Amino acid sequence: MITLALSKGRIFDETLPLLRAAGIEVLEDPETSRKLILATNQPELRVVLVRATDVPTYVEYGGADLGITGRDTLIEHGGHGLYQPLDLDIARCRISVAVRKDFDYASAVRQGSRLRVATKYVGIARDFFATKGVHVDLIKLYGSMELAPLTGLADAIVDLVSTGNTLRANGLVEVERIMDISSRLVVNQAALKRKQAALRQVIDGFAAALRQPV
Ligand code: PRT
Ligand code: MG
Repeated sequence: MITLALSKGRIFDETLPLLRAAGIEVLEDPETSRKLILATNQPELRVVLVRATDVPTYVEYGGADLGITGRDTLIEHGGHGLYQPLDLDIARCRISVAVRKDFDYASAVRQGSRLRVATKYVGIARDFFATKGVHVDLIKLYGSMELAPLTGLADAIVDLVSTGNTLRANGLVEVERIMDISSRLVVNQAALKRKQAALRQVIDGFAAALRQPV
């Protein structure tokens, strides 16, 4: 049995067409079923639904043989024990620094002010500001980063942006683009040795699906 870890929502939705192109159909809809383990049309392949941030952990410890996870989540996790064969180019966005429209970020940086930065991505934020030589106090949040500058909790946030609508709706502006993000296939390295033929088939199926015109 091969177990693929996916998170509900955009990653699941954007993975389905790739699975389909590889001849794999998931037999249940996670939005209507309460099941956490979903069968596919391939008797030896099942999908488990986990929280997006838990996908690398499931794959690292062998709770799943492979999974699909955002580069953001993967960098924060560290990627230990994970083979990363493919960038699937789905769930694309960027990770950026944003501030309130009335906050002068450029002069705060120029003057060497200490910035309070709220984020779920403390590793990415720490590296980014260290490289820039900006002193920051990082405040770890688990959600609704956009609220932090509006309530005085922080001067800036480091968060994912795709259309920019969420920032705009909250009077925030993007002031730095840290990196582009997409989702990757990650594979447990020990499983890759033990179940080589079966896992190679799934990996090759994804690779072939990526080469097909959409
Ligand atoms: O939601 P939950 O807390 O369970 O977990 P999660 O937020 O980690 O999962 P999910 O499914 O929301 O995101 C999974 C992955 O999708 C992320 O790790 C990214 O790699 C990728 N992705 C792509 C995004 C976005 N685009 C995105 N726009 N993840 C989140 N967003 C959020 C962003 O955080 C912000 O709040 O959407 C908002 C901004 O969107 P725009 O379009 O208004 O700019
Ligand atoms: Mg989310």
